[in-house]
Amino acid sequence: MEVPNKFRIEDRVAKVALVFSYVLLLLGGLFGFLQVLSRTPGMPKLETAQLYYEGLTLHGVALAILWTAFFIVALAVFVITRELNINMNGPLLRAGCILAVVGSLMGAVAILSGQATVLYTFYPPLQASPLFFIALAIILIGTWFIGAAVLEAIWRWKKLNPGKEVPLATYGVFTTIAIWLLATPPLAYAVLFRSLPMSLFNAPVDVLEWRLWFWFFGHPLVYFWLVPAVTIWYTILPRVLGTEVFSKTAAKAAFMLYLIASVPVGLHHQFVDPGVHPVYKYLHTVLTYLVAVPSFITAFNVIATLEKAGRMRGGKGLFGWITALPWGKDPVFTGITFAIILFGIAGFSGVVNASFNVNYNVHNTAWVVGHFHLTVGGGVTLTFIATSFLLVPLLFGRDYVAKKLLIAVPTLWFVGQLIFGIGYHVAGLLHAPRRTFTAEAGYLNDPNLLNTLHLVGQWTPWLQLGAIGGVIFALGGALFLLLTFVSIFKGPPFRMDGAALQISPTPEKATFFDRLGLLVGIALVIIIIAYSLPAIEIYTRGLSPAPPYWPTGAAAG
Ligand code: HEM
Ligand SMILES: [Cu+2]
Repeated sequence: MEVPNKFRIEDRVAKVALVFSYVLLLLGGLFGFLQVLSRTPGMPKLETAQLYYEGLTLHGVALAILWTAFFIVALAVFVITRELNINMNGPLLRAGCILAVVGSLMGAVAILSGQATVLYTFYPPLQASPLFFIALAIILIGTWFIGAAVLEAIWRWKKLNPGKEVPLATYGVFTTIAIWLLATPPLAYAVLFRSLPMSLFNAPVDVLEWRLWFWFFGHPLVYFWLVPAVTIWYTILPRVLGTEVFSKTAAKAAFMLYLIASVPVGLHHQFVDPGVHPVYKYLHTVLTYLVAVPSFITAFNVIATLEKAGRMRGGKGLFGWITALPWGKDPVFTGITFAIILFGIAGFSGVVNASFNVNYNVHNTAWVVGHFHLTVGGGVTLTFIATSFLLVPLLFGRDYVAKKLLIAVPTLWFVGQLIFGIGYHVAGLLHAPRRTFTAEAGYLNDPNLLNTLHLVGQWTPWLQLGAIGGVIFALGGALFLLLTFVSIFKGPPFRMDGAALQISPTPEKATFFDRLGLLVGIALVIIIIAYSLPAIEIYTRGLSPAPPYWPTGAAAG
């Protein structure tokens, strides 16, 4: 007899969030494809300058902020319901999801109608339509509702299970949501009290104050993407290999460090901003290196887990365990492991970015584009893609079609990312700028600037290599979306019952790590120390608001 699904409402929210995340991946990816060709000498120009910057805004907003966030919502709801086996607050969850979807659609309209060509960082004094900022505020409120539903469910579960440790995947979800809730209030302040008045009443904005609060949010945003990916590396990856994570304690220690050290580092995005004392920038540099520690812990833990799985499969000797793993056979394993390798490579350029003085050499160059495509586009997005191969059948009750083709998705993505990464990192070292429609940038095409032309000539092959890589991983993305949409509507039936699933290692007794309130308190103290100093500096000096400026060529300009 069919068991009724007790998570009907939660599953519906997760399904809406998941499908919406794939639509955003499609839209953002399409512009990625157009822009990587358009900005490369010798390749077809598929965009005009106006469309380039509109598309780039949509690319950043749709992929960096929204695709990741909607996938994470689906994952969080799935983990909480299946691992804790409890219902979530339906009205809160549903309201949050509706707000986030409506806000995203409003934002897309604002961008596509040329009313918000401000890139995903919307730095003032760049002016945009109020629709864009209202959309951002609505999305934020929606995510807070969803965050509240997740925390309430965990809190209720803890009350029902005194003395029991929080299971590992739920612990990762908690860390993710806590980081989001710690990071977003200053962003809400910047949007509601600075950007919105700027767009409604042309009110001037102090650029430095705004950027301080934007980057307060902007750095933890990357941990908001990464922690769910790491959660998958610690739980789902070992499961598909028939084992468990090498050290659960080290995994929890890593989550704890992510929680306490991922927010107070935002000044590392402002190394070149005048008006912030170098000592405060240095403090944030030190904290940035601290937040690299949990990533190192994760690297050791994941590799040890893979070694354990390889030896279980009969792998012998120093390297035999590597070849014993199901490379190229299991698309979930292959995708997640490729994602981890891409993320590991990106760690090297990340250390360069984080160095106070070396950063000056790569700031705002294509190097940065190479770096974050390997992290969020590689490590995170490929992990989410590979996890979809499991999540889509479980949630939609339909299996993947053409299963033999699935392995091509992580392979194309991995190879394309590596090539794109090499091309853009090297082009960046040669000072190819990011965020620039190179074909029409006056300073790059002025025949009197011989020196510049000389440099431009050197970038060309590397940008072309980047374009080849970009097209290859865009193809992987297109294949993934095609197979996923066909499977959701036409895939063969896949049975899912509404019962609990074992995602994490069996929970034991609670430990220090389960004192969640205390850990959030420690995080708050470090944040206050790291941010009060630059904030006092900026406010005591007094603000110097700048009048808004419509980007050239914008429809309302
Ligand atoms: C589908 C294949 C993709 C291609 C071909 C592609 C290509 C590009 C290129 C060439 C740029 C640099 C544009 C410039 O600075 O002028 C860019 C920017 C960016 N991409 Fe992608 N990308 C892809 C997928 C992704 C994914 C999956 C993500 C994240 C999940 C992502 C996130 C970003 C972000 C955040 C920016 C920066 C936008 C900005 O500077 O405002 N991209 N992309
Ligand atoms: Cu950062």
